[in-house]
Amino acid sequence: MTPQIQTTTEAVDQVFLLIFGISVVMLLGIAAVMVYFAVRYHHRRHPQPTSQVSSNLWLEITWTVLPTLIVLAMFYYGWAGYLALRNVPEGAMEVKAVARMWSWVFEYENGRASDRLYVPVGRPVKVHLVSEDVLHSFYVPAFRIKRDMVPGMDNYVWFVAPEAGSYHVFCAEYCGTGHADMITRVEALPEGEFIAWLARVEDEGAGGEDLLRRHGCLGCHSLDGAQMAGPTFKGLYGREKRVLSEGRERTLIVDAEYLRRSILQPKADVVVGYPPIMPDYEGRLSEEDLEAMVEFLRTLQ
Ligand SMILES: [Cu+2]
Repeated sequence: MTPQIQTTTEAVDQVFLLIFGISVVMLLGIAAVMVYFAVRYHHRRHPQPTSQVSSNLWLEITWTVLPTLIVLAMFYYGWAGYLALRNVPEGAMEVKAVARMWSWVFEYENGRASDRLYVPVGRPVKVHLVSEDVLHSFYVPAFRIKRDMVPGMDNYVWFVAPEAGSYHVFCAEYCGTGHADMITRVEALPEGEFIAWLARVEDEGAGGEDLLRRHGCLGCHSLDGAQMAGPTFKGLYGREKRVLSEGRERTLIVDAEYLRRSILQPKADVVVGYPPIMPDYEGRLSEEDLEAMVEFLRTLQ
């Protein structure tokens, strides 16, 4: 029942055009006939009812059977299109998409991680959808795919990028303050370039900025002073901050110790004016990574 399709875009577009086409024909057809009848049988032209017809078997059969066939056809093609979206072609590359408030991280089988979804052109990609906290939704309009990401529930989508290019990825399920910032890209690269990109696994001493990106920090904290869901990282080190610690406001100077604590247990000292919504990173970072991140934050003057 699954037709041989090349891309998810084709699968969805064909069904969409079919249903949209039928709807347009019905709308125009019914409206035209209605207007025609209203004029043709206007009561001024026919003050008295003249027709004595009480029923017409063939007419009734026609207007029952025809719409039934049309609706069944729409169902058939819709179902076939849906199956095409659920049946991943063989040989698809597998990637894990992790969504959290409010950023994306894509993890590859060889350990590479990125905040953009890099894929090879022309090859099917199966994306495993994982949410770390609340409901999100993985939405790539260019490939006509959109699927909810429910915490604790395994799900997936697949697509194939027909041409090299950059395609938008949105979160399509309202997930809080930074929801509108949950935008990233699918970067479709020619096979050779993609393989080269994938092989560039970050070595031990990955840069602090890479780490911030990979752990999703930059979804809420800017590097250039821009206002986002959390305080900017720019010029943070050495600055005085008003924070809320166990319900009491106090002033502290941002130093390495404070930065470490704020990454591992962000709710210990929350900067005044920001909601206590950052997830804990306790137990999720290696000591070297933590050091590299703090070191990088120090340099952002
Ligand atoms: Cu979201």
